[in-house]
Amino acid sequence: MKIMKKPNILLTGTPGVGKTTLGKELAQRTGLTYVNVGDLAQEGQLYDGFDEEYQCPILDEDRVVDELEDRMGDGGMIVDYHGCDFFPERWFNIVFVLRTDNTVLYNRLENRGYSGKKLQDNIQCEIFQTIFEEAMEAYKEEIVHQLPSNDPEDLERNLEQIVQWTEQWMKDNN
Ligand code: DAT
Repeated sequence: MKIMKKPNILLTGTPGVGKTTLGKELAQRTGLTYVNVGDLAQEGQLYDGFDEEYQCPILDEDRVVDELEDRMGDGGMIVDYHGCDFFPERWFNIVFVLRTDNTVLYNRLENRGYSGKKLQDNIQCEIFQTIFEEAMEAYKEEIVHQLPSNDPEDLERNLEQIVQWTEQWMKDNN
């Protein structure tokens, strides 16, 4: 039996930019499988130590990669994480870095219950475009795309654009 080839998509960016919102709806519209790396780590306790400063467990990146390797090989995965340089480069056909204006992001993170240093650090991460630069270092520049993610219109435009890209990729590769 011939199996349809499907692309792997990485959604990355600072916490709060809208990766989960976009990723879940994208999975609905494309039939691809959404994976939230934070949830995966939580479920499998894929941690290696505890960060006292941020009061959170430290991701065991190697175990996350081992856990996902077989499924990534099959294709058709939408991966959501606020970091991107520890995934094997070969996993992804395209990388989207979601971007949100500081004031909008500030409100979203406050609503999420972030405050103090955690809130400030995340806002700085977005101002310094830390994740975008990480993505540009880790992947071929031509597969890395920034997407504005400030309002529902941005969300809908991003969805339509990625659905279209996915359909074209499937035509070109099957
Ligand atoms: P992330 O997964 O990047 O942490 P999220 O998907 O949980 O982000 O979104 C954070 C909050 O912002 C959540 O309340 C939904 C909202 N949100 C996401 N994308 C949005 C958009 N394009 N317009 C308005 N609100 C959005």
